[in-house]
Amino acid sequence: MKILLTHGYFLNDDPKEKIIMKPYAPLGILYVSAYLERKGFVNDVFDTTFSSKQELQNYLLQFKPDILAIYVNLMTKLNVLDIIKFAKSNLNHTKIILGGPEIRYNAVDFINFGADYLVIGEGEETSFELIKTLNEKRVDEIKNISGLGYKNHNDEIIFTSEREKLKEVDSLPFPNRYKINLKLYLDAWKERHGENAISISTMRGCPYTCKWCSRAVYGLSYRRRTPQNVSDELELIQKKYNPNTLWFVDDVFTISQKWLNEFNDVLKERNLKIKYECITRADRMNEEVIKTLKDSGCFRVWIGAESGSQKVIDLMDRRVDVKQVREMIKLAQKYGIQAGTFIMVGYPGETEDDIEETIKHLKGANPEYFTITVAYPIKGTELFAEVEAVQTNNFNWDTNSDRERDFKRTYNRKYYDFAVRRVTNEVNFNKMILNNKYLSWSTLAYKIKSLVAKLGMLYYRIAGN
Ligand code: B12
Ligand code: SF4
Repeated sequence: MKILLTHGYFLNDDPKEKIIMKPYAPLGILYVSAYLERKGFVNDVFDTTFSSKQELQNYLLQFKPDILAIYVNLMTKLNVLDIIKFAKSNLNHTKIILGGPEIRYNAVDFINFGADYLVIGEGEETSFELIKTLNEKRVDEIKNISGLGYKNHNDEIIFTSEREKLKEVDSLPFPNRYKINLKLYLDAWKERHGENAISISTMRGCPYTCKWCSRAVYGLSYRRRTPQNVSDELELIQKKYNPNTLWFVDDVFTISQKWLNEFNDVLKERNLKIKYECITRADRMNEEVIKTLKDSGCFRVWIGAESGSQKVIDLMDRRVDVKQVREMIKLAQKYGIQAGTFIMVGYPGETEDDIEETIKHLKGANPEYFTITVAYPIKGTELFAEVEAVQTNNFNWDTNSDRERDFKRTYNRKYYDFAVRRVTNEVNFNKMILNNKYLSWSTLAYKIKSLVAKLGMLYYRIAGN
């Protein structure tokens, strides 16, 4: 049985990422690939990141897979729909299996579009059971495999029972990084940043309930690999690729102080020196945690807050105190760890005062990095449910991504493009003043751009919705 795993992300078609240039390997399909391989199913991975749609199509025509298994998230959905269309018109016998975070809440649309099977939630066990059953031509038994969506012989859409969450995450094989040309990633990083990075995952799930966040794959849970198991993978990564840095893709890296301490101990026992960045929450940090982060090799920590206004944080059900966020940013910096934070504007209920609060928050905390986006609702999230009834633009599932959904916000949508510029320029102005202690032309340029953006906000505030 010829199995091909792929994803629909093409770096060349992503102008923003081409500027950022911090690409990461598609861990999801590499996990599924490794699991299938362990269970005896030889498989191929076509990594699209540095490739093109045309090259993928050529490969499909030449390889003619029996199974084409594709990862989908909300950004890659439209590309994946193109791949499905191409496979359906050119490869009669190929069965298409989809997995990834976009599947659960868009299942009916994907099936009606032509996907043969959807793997809902964690992918390893479900894909294996499905592929084994298809390989043994026991199609009637597919209904007994949990975690699936598909159309049966009577054209009815069937969803089987929910797949139980994997308990023993240590039992999984390490992702099949060797199946892709990881050197392309490492070189792209090095060329742009002088250093490169590899991503690694140590936990599955998150027990928090931030309303805009998608929990479509791992659900409300916290399951973690043992520090020993993680260190085995780190040793392998160092031996094979020797990256300068690592990125833990975990949702809340410091969720357990006990785990972090043990992890640090294991690193020391094995004399394993790593340099890494991670994401966490301020309420899962304290001075001891920060010291351990530093001691274990953390050079940058991203601390989520999304807003500088406690009112908005509470609307998001983020369950964190904005003062604590500032404190933890400062404390991380005190111990020599760079701090980053994420900001969102345009959340329902946010007003201009809240945006000004956010600016004050960022100026006060002064993290080395921050990213800022205009809030958008991901299907399946609580935010989505809240704003569905007030959606303001035409949305076609097969030509738009969730990022393009708009809804009635406090102000006109264009207001928020200016708000993004205002926050960015005002905070950068402040940073330049703090760092340089004098007023240069480039510093002044930030202030001018900030004021122009404020005028734009004023205009669209008055213009209304
Ligand atoms: C790391 C990360 C990134 C990184 C790197 C992405 C990469 N190439 O690795 C960066 C920063 C670039 C990024 C960007 C974005 N991300 Co992101 N990201 C993540 C994060 C934190 C970890 C991803 C990961 O590696 N997980 C570990 C792997 C093993 O899990 P997995 O991929 O889900 O795979 C499992 C299953 O999905 C399934 N599976 C996966 N693929 C397949 C394929 C088949 C065929 C099958 C059967 C099964 C299967 O099996 C796997 C193992 O169980 C997740 C949150 C999370 N905890 O997963 C968000 C997440 C995936 N990102 C998300 C979003 C929204 C984005 C952005 C759109 C944000 C933005 N800019 O607006 C962009 C889109 C980028 C893009 N072009 O695709 C959402 C996706 C929601 C959705 N419905 O699609 C998530 C879930 C965050 C969230 N909680 O809301 N992201
Ligand atoms: S934003 Fe972070 S803490 Fe909140 S639910 Fe999502 S992963 Fe968990």
